[in-house]
Amino acid sequence: MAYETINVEVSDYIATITLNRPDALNALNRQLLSEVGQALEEADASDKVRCIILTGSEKAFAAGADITEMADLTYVEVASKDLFGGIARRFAATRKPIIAAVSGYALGGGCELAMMCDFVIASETAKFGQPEINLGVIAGMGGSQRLTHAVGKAKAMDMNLTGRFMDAAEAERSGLVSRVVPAKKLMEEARGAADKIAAKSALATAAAKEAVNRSFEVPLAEGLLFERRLFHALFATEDQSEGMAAFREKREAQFRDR
Ligand code: CO8
Repeated sequence: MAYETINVEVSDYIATITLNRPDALNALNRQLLSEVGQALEEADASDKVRCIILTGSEKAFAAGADITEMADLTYVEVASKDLFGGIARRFAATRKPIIAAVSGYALGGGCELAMMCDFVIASETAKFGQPEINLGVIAGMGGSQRLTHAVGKAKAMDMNLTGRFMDAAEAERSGLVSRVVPAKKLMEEARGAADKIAAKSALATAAAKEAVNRSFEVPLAEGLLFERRLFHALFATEDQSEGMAAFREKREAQFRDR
């Protein structure tokens, strides 16, 4: 499908979705979010894709929701319309792992979009923030919830109340991002991680993703039970036999998603 606000490239089982509104620092307007949702659905359905990378430009992953598009909306319009097309639901519905590769600004909805991904790899230039408070509003797509889960109350409160940005080193220390690399190495690092994921059994990566995500929704005992049941279920797969046989035979496993 032809997109106007994103680029999508598929190679070696990795779909790379690049936000592309350079004049507005990749600000998230309705069209862009709808296109990202569509691209996720296509990647999830494609046999040629085993892992997805979401990225922006060197200067900005995304500087937030498009303020020009939001500025004149009324309460009724914001409350009655699904303003950004249920983008969080479209991320949640994606079974394949999604890596956010963040360089430059990831602010407001941009930070929230990165947090909808399964994990975040950041360049040393990355800056995360929830500056909605400066606009007289608050975060609306997870900045008060997912950020608090990721970095804890103290830092989430600080960022949501003062609007200050977190640099990449602080984001890594706080658990918001999994790795930080020099800007020039960002895509190489993200592709390396995606390559590793793509080489696993897709049944196992989907189960691992589901199990970790479950930990945010249910109490520990329920989460542990869910994990155990998925673990048991994977013993019904050929990939479990292959993975363990390959270990014993000291060779690379050849997973077939069966
Ligand atoms: N929306 C629209 N346009 C933007 C945005 C944005 N969020 N951010 C930057 N731009 C535009 C600028 O207006 C400018 O355009 P122009 O050249 O036409 O004037 C261009 O991008 C370049 O930006 P700057 O000149 O400002 O670049 P600087 O390097 O000087 O500054 C900053 C970079 C610090 C990132 C600055 O642009 C900035 O502060 N941007 C706004 C950040 C922000 O407040 N983000 C939060 C937005 S609100 C939000 O995300 C709420 C989400 C929840 C929605 C819930 C729905 C249910």
